[in-house]
Amino acid sequence: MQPPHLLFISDLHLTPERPVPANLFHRFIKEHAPETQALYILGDFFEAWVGDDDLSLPFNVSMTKALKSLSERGVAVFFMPGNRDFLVGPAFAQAAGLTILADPTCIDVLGVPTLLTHGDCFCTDDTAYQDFRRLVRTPAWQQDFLAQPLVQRHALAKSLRERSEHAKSDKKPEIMDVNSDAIAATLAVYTKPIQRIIHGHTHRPARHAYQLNGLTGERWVLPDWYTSGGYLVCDAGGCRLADFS
Ligand code: LP5
Ligand code: MN
Repeated sequence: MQPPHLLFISDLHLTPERPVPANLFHRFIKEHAPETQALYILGDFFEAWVGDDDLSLPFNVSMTKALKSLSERGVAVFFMPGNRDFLVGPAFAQAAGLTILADPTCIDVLGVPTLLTHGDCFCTDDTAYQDFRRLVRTPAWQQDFLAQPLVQRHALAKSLRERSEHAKSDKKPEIMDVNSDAIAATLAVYTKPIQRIIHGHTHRPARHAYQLNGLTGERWVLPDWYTSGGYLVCDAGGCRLADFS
């Protein structure tokens, strides 16, 4: 029996075209997650989510069933959308037995005020991405996108992925990392001192320290799942990154 703990994952980028992360996720559900109190998925669970009417795709059925099996065992599952799956909606949440969280969200992790975010909001030096992000998060743009036939939405997502990869190849790596002023601005919104931040997106797993109003906090960056599975586990003694393959 393990002590009370919470698990955090992100950036699995699940797609039928990449079997490794999908197989790792099924193992994670069976071997690593059953005894946790809660699982927090902090974005980019899917490679691309083009609307809840894609729930019947056999791959999506398999992933939502795996998630549902956790809540059926008494694990609370939370899902914060990332820049790949920000179009998840209530039908997905119901099928997967989870609760969707706004980005960012502050929670209490066994007594530690903790800010959860996908992390892309911190990447403010990447101005081309921030412009793109503002555009695709507008209700008008999303309504327009979701009104298109599923096959067309898949094609557009594929084309955006290609354009994004091309754009990234021209960007300096430091542009695509977090900006410390953006982190400070986010933390400043909260009246209570945030002692811990957990996020993904940058695929640069690490623990960093930060200073805010004389307080030292810790920022945990989650790993992607391209070659091995990885998660952050937090209990009353603190957090640690763990991986498996
Ligand atoms: O995803 P990742 O980590 O590889 O790169 C991100 C940023 N890219 C994106 C784009 C997504 O990868 C595209 C896939 C979306 C799937 C969702 C489908 C459903 C909604 C469709 C939405 C249109 O998020 C990348 C960052 C990188 O993180 C690091 O932070 O640099 O940003 C870009 O590369 C964006 C480019 O700089 C500019 C955008 C080029 C495309 C312009 C199209 C504009 C018209 C869109 C309206 C149809
Ligand atoms: Mn991301």
